[in-house]
Amino acid sequence: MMLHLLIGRYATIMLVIWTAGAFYLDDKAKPASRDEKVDYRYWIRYGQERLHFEIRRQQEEARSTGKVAKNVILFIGDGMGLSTITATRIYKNQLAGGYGEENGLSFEHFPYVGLAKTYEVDSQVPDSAGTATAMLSGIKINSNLAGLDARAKYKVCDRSINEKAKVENLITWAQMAGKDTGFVTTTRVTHATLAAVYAHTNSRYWECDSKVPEEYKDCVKDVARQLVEDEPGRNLKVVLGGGLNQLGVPVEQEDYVFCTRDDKQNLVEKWKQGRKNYLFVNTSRDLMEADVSKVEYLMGLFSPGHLPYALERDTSPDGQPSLLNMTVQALKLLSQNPKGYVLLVEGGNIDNAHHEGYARHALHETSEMDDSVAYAAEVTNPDDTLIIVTADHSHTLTIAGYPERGADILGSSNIMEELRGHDILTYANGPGFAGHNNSNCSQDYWREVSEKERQDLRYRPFAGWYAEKETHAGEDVPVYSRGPHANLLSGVFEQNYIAHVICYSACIGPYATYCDVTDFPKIDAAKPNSVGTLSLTYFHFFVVLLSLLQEIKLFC
Ligand SMILES: *C1O[C@H](CO)[C@@H](O)[C@H](O)[C@H]1NC(C)=O
Ligand SMILES: *[C@@H]1O[C@H](CO)[C@@H](O)[C@H](O)[C@H]1NC(C)=O
Ligand SMILES: *[C@@H]1O[C@H](CO)[C@@H](O)[C@H](O)[C@H]1NC(C)=O
Ligand SMILES: *[C@@H]1O[C@H](CO)[C@@H](O)[C@H](O)[C@H]1NC(C)=O
Ligand SMILES: [Zn+2]
Repeated sequence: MMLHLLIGRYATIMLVIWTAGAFYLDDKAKPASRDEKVDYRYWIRYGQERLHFEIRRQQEEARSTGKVAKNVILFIGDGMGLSTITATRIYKNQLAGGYGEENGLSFEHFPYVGLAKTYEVDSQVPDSAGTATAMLSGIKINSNLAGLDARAKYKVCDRSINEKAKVENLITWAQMAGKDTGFVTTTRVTHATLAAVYAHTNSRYWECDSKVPEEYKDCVKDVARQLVEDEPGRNLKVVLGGGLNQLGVPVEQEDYVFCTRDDKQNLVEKWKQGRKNYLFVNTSRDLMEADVSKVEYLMGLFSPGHLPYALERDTSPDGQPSLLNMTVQALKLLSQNPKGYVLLVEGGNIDNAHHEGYARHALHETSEMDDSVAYAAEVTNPDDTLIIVTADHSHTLTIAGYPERGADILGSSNIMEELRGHDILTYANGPGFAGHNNSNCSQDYWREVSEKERQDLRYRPFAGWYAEKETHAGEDVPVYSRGPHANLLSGVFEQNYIAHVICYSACIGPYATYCDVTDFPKIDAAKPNSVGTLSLTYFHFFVVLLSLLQEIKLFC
């Protein structure tokens, strides 16, 4: 009895504190000032704000069942694993003069987070083409293929198998629903993630005709040709990135990157044929000065291969646009369609930087993608636009040692004597091994690195095992989301589930009929997904109701 009374009093006091907190505080904790680091009140305030945010989120969820995603924006940070996100959160805030750790990236304020299992049908640690196919087509496939199910084999083209193995994806389904579609990327527009958008190929590396083995030239088109000749590629309203070489546009001899065309076709000219209202651009100025709201088809290729890293970009008007610049113009064009759009934004150079062991570039590329997410979140309405931010897979980056609070994330951790000079960020493998080892093992096996050396844009932190290219990593990747039915992306799930949620939320493809009734979602026992949504929603509603009732009782 006494205990009950005590608990009741305590709960009442807490409720009053919480309510007061809810009225006076934002849902986003402000970054701690340098003094607040040691002030216990900061942590109490943070806890209260977060609690308020979560409770509001649950109430919001109970109200949001009838909404449909007219628009979908899928952000894929290629290789943006959790350690990359944490390190970027710190890096970005340190650039602005803060401690770093308490910072939150734009998408970390989204209401829902889930974890996606990224393995492929034949691989524990996946590649980008197979994982992108999972996210866009809703099925898992074999590693290094795009748009072909697991019956198809890597680097082996068999016409009859490919015919059966071809999988459609949500880009096609969105086009069928009358929506506009497009993508922007910092890589070649023919690179792995994009190949999954529009191509069906037994190898993601068959980007040019010169890469397709002679014996398969009649069996499968190179990825670049599929972009301009086939559906859904040629129906894309926005194609922005790099890859002049792959599309056969003449460039300076020394600019040859990855592959060129043997057939000497200029695929940009081919893309222009039969279109009336199109725009092709190849500089930042031409992209940004165009009134894209009057353009129907937009293609921009700003580099012979991948775009340069953001920190090494030519920022002059004749140079390359940022991912944000491309996102701004893409959304301007696509949002003209009253039926909505599906846009894929890829932070593709995050992955390229990690493979090279360039930690600083990887963090900066992630920070640039965060700018694009912030913009997209600002100009869209969560009532009709589903935004998902995720990665296709992780990398071997680790944040370690015992650096003090606010230590330069790109610096070293000196607290343990045996880890003297230890980079805070290290890789499990990659080219970063070389450059740290002494040829002479008698005394110090590892070379001392100066802080000045660490400031170099292309400084490679230590890697534990030598490899020419650092590899992907196999742990789950986070999925952040907001908008209609974003709550379905909570918990731990297989990566291919993302496509199912997008289609369900937007009423396209296999889930197109779910919007036919006014009291959406329809209950249909044969379709477990719709039952799942409904019970989940009611469950949350009851939890909120129950806790409210309990709180009221405590006042008596
Ligand atoms: C070998 O190690 C010693 C002791 O650290 C160092 O002084 C010397 O420069 C190293 N030699 C080479 C070739 O790295
Ligand atoms: C870029 O486009 C302009 C015309 O808009 C053209 O003159 C120039 O050759 C193009 N450069 C490349 C590399 O495609
Ligand atoms: C392009 O984006 C960068 C930031 O990413 C910004 O500083 C610049 O002003 C943008 N350019 C235009 C023309 O909007
Ligand atoms: C460091 O290791 C790499 C890779 O094993 C090797 O190629 C290189 O020669 C080594 N460097 C030194 C100074 O021993
Ligand atoms: Zn990769």
